[in-house]
Amino acid sequence: MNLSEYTHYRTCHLCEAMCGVEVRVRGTEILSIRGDEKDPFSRGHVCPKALGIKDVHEDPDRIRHPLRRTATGWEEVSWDEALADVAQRLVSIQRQHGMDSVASYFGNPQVHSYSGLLGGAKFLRTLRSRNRYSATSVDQLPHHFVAYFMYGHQLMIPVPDLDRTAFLLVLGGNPVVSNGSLMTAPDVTRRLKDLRARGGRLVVVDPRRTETAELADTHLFITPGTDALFLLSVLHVLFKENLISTGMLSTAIDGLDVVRDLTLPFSPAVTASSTGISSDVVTQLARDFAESDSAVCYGRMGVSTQQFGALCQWLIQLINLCTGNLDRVGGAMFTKPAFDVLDLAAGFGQRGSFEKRRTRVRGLPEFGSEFPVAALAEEILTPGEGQIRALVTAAGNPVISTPNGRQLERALESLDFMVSVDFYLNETTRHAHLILPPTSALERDHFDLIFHVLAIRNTVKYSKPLFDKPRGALHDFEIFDRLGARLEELDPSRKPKGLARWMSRVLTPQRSVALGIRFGSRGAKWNPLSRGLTLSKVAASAHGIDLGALEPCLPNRLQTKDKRIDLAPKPLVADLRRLAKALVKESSRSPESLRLIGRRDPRTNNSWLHNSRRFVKGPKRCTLLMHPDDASSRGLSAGDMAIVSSRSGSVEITVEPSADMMRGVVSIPHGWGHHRPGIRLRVAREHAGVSVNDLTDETFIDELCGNSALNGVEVSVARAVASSPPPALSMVDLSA
Ligand SMILES: Nc1nc2c(c(=O)[nH]1)N[C@H]1C(S)=C(S)[C@@H](COP(=O)(O)OP(=O)(O)OC[C@H]3O[C@@H](n4cnc5c(=O)[nH]c(N)nc54)[C@H](O)[C@@H]3O)O[C@H]1N2
Ligand SMILES: Nc1nc2c(c(=O)[nH]1)N[C@H]1C(S)=C(S)[C@@H](COP(=O)(O)OP(=O)(O)OC[C@H]3O[C@@H](n4cnc5c(=O)[nH]c(N)nc54)[C@H](O)[C@@H]3O)O[C@H]1N2
Ligand code: SF4
Ligand SMILES: [Mo]
Repeated sequence: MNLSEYTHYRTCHLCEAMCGVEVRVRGTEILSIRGDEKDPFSRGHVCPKALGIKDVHEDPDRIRHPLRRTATGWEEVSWDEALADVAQRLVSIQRQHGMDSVASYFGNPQVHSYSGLLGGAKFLRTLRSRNRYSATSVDQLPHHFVAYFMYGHQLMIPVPDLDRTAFLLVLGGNPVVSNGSLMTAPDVTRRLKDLRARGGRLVVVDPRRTETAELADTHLFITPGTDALFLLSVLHVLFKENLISTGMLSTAIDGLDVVRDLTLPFSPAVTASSTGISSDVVTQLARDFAESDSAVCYGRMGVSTQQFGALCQWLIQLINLCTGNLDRVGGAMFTKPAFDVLDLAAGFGQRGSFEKRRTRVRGLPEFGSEFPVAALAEEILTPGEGQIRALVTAAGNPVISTPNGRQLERALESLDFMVSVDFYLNETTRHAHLILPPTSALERDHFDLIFHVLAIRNTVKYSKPLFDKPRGALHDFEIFDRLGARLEELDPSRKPKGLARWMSRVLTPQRSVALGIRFGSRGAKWNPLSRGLTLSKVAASAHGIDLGALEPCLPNRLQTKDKRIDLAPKPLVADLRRLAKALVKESSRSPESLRLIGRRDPRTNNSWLHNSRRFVKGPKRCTLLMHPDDASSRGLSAGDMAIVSSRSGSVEITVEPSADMMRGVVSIPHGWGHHRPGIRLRVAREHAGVSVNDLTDETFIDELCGNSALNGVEVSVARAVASSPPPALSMVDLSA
């Protein structure tokens, strides 16, 4: 057969960087994946993970037909049978136990598929359960929380103006490895090098000397979980030395005096013993930051998923604001995307919300119509009125990605019913009664609904599907649509009425994007002769369109009712008391205990790229990093097995001493632990590693917003007595 070769351009959907890729294809065979030189944003850059697009697409373990769990193993069933079964079970459980008895958990890849995201949101409206959970509360929840309270919209998150700043202060982020997060910046390493080359300064605050710290002028070790104190002391110096300048925003802000008073007790001399950063260093850093032509403070996972994540993100905003760097070139800026998802969310009443409800068992607060996932297991396991009886998961692996995975596993086993929309039989989906596999990413179109909003330049790009979807296969949004339709058939009261009904029929995900672009601020509107954007114009530019650098936009773009910024929102101010109390408690910690933090590896994507041989070969990467002194004082050397224990459990793991670690801190990457029985990930199982979330603790959270504290967990480390047999491979294997 003479198959023609052709080249397809699209955006990589694996992480937030939005790299353009060039995929060469012969028939259905992917010949190569390279960086797209003509993509104006990524300019040819890709990381090694781009090949993961091919590997997942071609993975023989990827599920292509719906599966049902039976007493003897998994069996393939038709879509009709699967969808009917799921709808019937969900409706009957909701009839018996109430709408909220069916919970949902949506994971990270959902955000990387616009149609999955829109289809999923529509399905949740039909499901009518308020028991919603997602990966947000093991990730960026504090950013939404602070954006909502300060700027009036949970998605109004400023991003560093990376290409023009003269000073970047990074806390708890490792963009050189993660490729950036809440800062969409393809080829971030080069952009950081450019910053240094143009005479700018890069300072990294992190308990590990990371790959990003290696590029920096200055790296400061910080005791995990103490960043709020560090940030307060920076603000203290700014006020004390009259370095405050709120610039153009001075007429649009309230509460500056309150902030000054709040920072008074936190002089660098007071915070130094907790943070490990000396008073002199903090004072000089605050001066340099304030005096720089432009500067931006940016904090990511390390300061989001810790006990004081919301406080940290608030204080970061304040530092930028109080030095005149919010909404200024080279500072922290807002995008003006072609499809402004802020408007869409606001249209659905989703500017944000807080404490509308609390969880039944522990009383954790709702934010943005979701509950913290740290409460999911107990809401399933605790009997009584309102108990969760069934679960829908989509594009998520919470057994591996949320705290105390072992407890969640027990909870999943106890459910009356579970269904997963996912194409892998993994640590989570193995507990489902039915698995509904969507198409692969190459079989669907792509548009970044969310990451265009968080990018360091305004850009827009739409990619067509590379391959036709196989006969009988369904996209994520089609699975959600069909399931929703069946729920409505069984329970007509769920059908939307009037205009809402018409809209839900007509507004396919693609039409929503088309309308969003056409009627967005850069759109053609009704005018057929306009040079403004439409989806077809965007689609015609296969490499994407650059819409220019970020521009100042405040106070106009503020989403607060009065178009003002409250610098001292009440819940955040009140939370400073909890910080003070924690300090007292800290002093009673056992000196033997260590603090556990996470890390990422260039060849991982949370839990789901380990089934590709090229990403797991070579030296073991799921290891315990610890300072050589901490290792030797426990009789441990490189390659030894250690037992790491916490309140939640323990794991056995290989020790890797490293002088890049701060003393008293140990690090384990997340996303591993593929030895669980019954998973169908043949390669990943051979490179199982351990799950760090068997150690993290569902009771260790940021009590203000409910985000999990995955960093700073108290653990002990000891030498493993004798090597135990590899766990559980011989147990009942459902993957047959
Ligand atoms: N290769 C790869 N890239 C990824 C992912 C992946 O799994 N692999 N995942 C993607 C996802 S979903 C996300 S959200 C992003 C995350 O992107 P990043 O936040 O940039 O990535 P992390 O490696 O988690 O960086 C967190 C850093 O915080 C530090 N840290 C831990 N505790 C503390 C603390 O208390 N204080 C301070 N100051 N620092 C602390 C850690 O040492 C670590 O260097 O990465 C994305 N990119
Ligand atoms: N200790 C610790 N825990 C962490 C973190 C940490 O740094 N430390 N990081 C946290 C962060 S930032 C995140 S984002 C979460 C991630 O948490 P999750 O989103 O729960 O987990 P993932 O590993 O991303 O799992 C993604 C799942 O989606 C499936 N999938 C992939 N593409 C698609 C698709 O197109 N459609 C569908 N339906 N399914 C798809 C994959 O097969 C996989 O099962 O983990 C968090 N957990
Ligand atoms: S950096 Fe992210 S978007 Fe770019 S190729 Fe790698 S995984 Fe894909
Ligand atoms: Mo994430």
